[in-house]
Amino acid sequence: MPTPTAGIHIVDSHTGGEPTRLVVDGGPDLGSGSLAQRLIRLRETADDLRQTVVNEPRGWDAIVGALLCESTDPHCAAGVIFFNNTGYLGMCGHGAIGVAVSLHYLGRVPLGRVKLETPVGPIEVTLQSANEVTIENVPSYRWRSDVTVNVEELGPVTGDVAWGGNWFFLVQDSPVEVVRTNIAALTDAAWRVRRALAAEGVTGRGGIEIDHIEFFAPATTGVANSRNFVLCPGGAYDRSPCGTGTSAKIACLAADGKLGPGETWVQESIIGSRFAASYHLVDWTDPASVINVPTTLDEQGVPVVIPRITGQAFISGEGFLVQQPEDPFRCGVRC
Ligand code: PYC
Repeated sequence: MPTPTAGIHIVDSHTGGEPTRLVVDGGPDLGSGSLAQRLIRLRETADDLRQTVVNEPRGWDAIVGALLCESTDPHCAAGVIFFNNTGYLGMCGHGAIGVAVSLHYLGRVPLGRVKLETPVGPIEVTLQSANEVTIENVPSYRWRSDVTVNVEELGPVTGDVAWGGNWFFLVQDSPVEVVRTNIAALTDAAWRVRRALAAEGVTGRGGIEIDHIEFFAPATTGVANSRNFVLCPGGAYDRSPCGTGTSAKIACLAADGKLGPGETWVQESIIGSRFAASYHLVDWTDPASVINVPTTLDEQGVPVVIPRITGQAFISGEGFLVQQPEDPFRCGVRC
């Protein structure tokens, strides 16, 4: 029998229904440097790892992978690089909650507060219990408001461009009813919006592509403020309310004066899972807290918020991914 290569140790979890696969061991040696540099090295020299972990036959479109790394920041317990079926994510809110719960399950972090390094900056995670986590995300802000694009078959669609650790286009009034039975139609509409943004040159800061589209509708339960549908970069929809998307949302609410510091916003996902979100304002006098944040926002009076997102994650599996050398699809089915 052929000898399989050493396995990749994984822990699977889901956060409000959205899966995260933590790679604990068996990943490539990415050398030293910042996490952003190591992300580039992973993408350029070891992308097989991403494809093996999240693509079929071991993964599927919705799963987000998280590679556990050593942190260069002495204040951080660990570093993490997030990826999906199409590439790499700066940050991932549901993923960070899943990683925290998985690290606790493995006995690597206690209940309470720890910092994690991501390629877009450090985040703080607080484990309230083995399954409930609050993340303090990277500084988030609205970059453009009321941008209208002409969308094939939908006509003009207006939304805001905001950063919550990834770039989002947020449409307040969803062009399609935000109900579970409409997932195919919502996905199709969101793709059209994404294509229109690209065609009309609407981007995030520095020309970065907007790769997450978020539609909103009134909540269906009395306990949430709003319901969303989020299209992720590789075409899957987020089963959770999306941590970075909820961060972008509260940055927009803050910019519109609709949510004050410390007030709670409950965001419900298309499948009915919930995140509770609030924020405090960034401290411009602390240079360490405004890394990667344009100072022009302060001059323009645009609030830059530090979102706090609370959600629940549960462990759904643990094991080893095996790659047999003879397997033509040992690195997954490439898309
Ligand atoms: O929770 O930030 C998030 C996220 C991004 C993509 C999927 N989930």
